[in-house]
Amino acid sequence: QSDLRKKLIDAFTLSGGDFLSGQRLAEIAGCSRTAVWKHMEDLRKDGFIIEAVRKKGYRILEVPEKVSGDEISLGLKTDFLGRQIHYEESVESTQKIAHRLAADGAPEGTIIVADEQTMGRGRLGRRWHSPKFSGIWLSVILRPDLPPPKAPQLTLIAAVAVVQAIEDVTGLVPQIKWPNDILIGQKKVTGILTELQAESDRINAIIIGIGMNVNQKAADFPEEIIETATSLAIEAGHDVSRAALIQSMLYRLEKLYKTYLDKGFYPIKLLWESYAISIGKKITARTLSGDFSGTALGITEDGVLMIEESDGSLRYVYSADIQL
Ligand code: BT5
Repeated sequence: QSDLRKKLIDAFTLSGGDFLSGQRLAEIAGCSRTAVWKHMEDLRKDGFIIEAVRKKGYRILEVPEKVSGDEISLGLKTDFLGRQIHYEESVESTQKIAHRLAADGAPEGTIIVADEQTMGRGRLGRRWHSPKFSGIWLSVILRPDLPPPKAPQLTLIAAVAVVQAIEDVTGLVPQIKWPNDILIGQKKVTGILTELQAESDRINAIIIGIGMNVNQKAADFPEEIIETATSLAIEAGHDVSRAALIQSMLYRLEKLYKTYLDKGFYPIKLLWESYAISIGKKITARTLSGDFSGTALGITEDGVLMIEESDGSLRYVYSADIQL
């Protein structure tokens, strides 16, 4: 099957942009015209823009933009982040691969990027919708010399980097909803999942997974999230280069991470709060031990959310889903 697809793509490469008839393609690939048609539909689903004209046949107008190593490396301005790139077209989850590579000793700054995830994951075993070619599905391996309770700070650092990268590349102004959602106009455009490999009191590796909706159209989202999710293309009104976003995100993340290791969390906290949507607002935090409602006061030095309940008592929330 994929052999057939390769033959078809090679035929289009040779045709140099000319139309190829279904009959001719069927001969080249050694299959039926129905099989050719089916493969053209598959290519469309994978992001190819194909023109089909009666009596002339097919031609490929646009190939999907990929994010394999070369596109990311060309023009990357970081010292160590993204200097090792592990790319795969389709994976279950980039987090899973990152865990394996981290355990095998991958250097700090290694990134894992895929054009599609078939089992992308969110927090608490939730699913993350990661369709082919239209988003950024990326995991970063960091190895800070820190005790495990500091790990949530890395989620907040990544959130700031994501906001800055979106601003740099698109001019859109996203906001952060504690702890790990990046929103544009109340809708989620990016989710962050931070996972740990720790030995007793030291972090061995921190794996930051970033899922960013880039070029999806409204109809591409599954029913469950059609009301709550958005993409940069929907918000900007045009497609956005995934490679440019990844480069900017890695550059911003590296800068923030260096600042953090150098000066501590405080400068990050100030930046984070300047982008946060919920500070000073009434929110409800859904936690595993119940719901708390009140005013979000801000985050502590450790990145813990502080909520003041109506009776004036203070709640410290370590992990929750927030409703505005
Ligand atoms: C997150 O979880 O937001 C973390 C998502 C992290 C995804 C990245 S992609 C690269 C790396 N590899 C992985 O396998 N994962 C990471 P959470 O806060 O639990 O939000 C999950 C919820 O968001 C789901 O239950 C849906 O309601 C919603 N959702 C799922 N896919 C979405 C999408 N593409 N856009 C917006 N919302 C989505």
